[in-house]
Amino acid sequence: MTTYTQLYMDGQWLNADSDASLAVINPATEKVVAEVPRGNANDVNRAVQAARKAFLSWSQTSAAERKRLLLAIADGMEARKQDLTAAISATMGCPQHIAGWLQVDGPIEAMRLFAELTGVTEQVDTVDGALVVYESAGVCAFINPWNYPLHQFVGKVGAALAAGCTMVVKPAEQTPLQDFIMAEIIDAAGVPAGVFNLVPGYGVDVGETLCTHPEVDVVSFTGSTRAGIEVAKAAAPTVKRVTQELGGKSPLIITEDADLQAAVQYGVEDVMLNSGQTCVALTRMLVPAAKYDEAVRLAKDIAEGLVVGMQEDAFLGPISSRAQQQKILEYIQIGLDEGATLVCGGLDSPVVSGSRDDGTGYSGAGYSAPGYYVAPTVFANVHNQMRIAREEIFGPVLCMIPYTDIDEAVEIANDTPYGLASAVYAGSEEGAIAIARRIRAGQCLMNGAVFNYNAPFGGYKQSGNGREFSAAGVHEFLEIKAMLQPQ
Ligand code: TXE
Repeated sequence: MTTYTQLYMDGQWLNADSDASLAVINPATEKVVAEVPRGNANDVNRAVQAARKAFLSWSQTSAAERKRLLLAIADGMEARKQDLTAAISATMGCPQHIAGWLQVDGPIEAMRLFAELTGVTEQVDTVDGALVVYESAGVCAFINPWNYPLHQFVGKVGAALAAGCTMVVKPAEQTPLQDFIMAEIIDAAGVPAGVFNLVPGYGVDVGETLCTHPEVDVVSFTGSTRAGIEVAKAAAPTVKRVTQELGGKSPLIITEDADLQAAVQYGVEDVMLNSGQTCVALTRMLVPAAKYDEAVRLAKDIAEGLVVGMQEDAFLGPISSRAQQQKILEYIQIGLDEGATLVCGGLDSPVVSGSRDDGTGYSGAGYSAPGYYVAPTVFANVHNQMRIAREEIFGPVLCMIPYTDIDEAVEIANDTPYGLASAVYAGSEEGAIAIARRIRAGQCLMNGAVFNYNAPFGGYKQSGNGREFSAAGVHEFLEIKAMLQPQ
């Protein structure tokens, strides 16, 4: 078991205010794998004070120095890739061989990309004689979820370091370990005391205190729409800037002229990756009516071919917690009650590759066995007003919806309170772009594209505010100052 006993703040490992701890559970074995201190409001106050104290000098460091430190952090991540991968795999359930490329390689690349963006604080633009400069926004609070814990960490911490901000980070209670490793890496890289501070704990305690704290200038949150609204309300009385990356119900439009096999394969694998716990997952597959039956057959074959478990051949691990597994199973029941056709998967426990449990060697089926697994599930004959098509399930559940013409497809794609991501699989690049321009979402993946850390990322509508990654992500942590001269 991994045990951390202290919090990282003001450049040191310090005892938390109370003896309370967070027990971290491995969703594949259902056993406690780690214990970390549980911070409280007093710890937040100490951490914010340290960040405030460090802000003045850190925000004045040269772009070159911040670049050097960001690259040193990226090197440290590379050196500890195995630790980061193992920590994420053991706490959120992604099989190790997938966690390595999906959950760790990308964030290392993103940290390197942020190192190239530090120059913005030394940039001076001239507009009609006025000088426009970009200054570090101040002390930032970061509240993260558990599904891509390192990706979300880097999207906030990397961007804020590039922008010259100081920060307090609260990981999700389910997945704090990679943040402790990152604190060690950041410390070893030589980042000055107080710039980065780590306070794990509960949302209602540590999270809320960060949001209401008068010395915090910016809150960046990723999580549920429910908590995102709470965060915005709590931050409102102190008029903080709040950026939010919330849920999604993203469509994939497959056109008449697309390669159907390739498009369905792309769509099914996209939804099932990370056991469906991906905010951008393409959960609604929109298929031309004439091709619908064939697409459903293809989806069934592909989904049934995906191996479930933690072994080398597995594509899906367990769901990250019992609560999340129960939520998904409830939605599968809702889909059945709404009259959607269950094509594969469903409420029964999936066959799990290899042994389910480190200790007992148990490898049978049934939900009494260890591991919060859900089978890759496909629903056909879904219409867009069903709850399974409107609400975020956050599990390996695909809804297949037929459409008659492309106008209807676009209408269905946009008929959602969310607007995080979308995708188009068309027969040509121009065809895909024409449809992508009509979709109200912050991202459109075209013809099989995957996540790109150079591109801005964020949501329209109730999927959030602001952008992460790229220069746009760094700008969320900058103030703009205009210096005017007599004309
Ligand atoms: O999220 P929460 P949960 C969605 C997904 C999932 C659902 C619930 O649909 O099924 O949310 O997941 C902190 N003030 N997403 O319950 O509660 C909390 O401690 C301040 C989509 O885990 O939003 C944790 O650090 N902070 C999402 C973080 O918010 C608060 C990823 C996320 O927890 C708080 C995760 C409060 N009042 C879930 N309440 C995505 N966009 O990728 C909670 N927190």
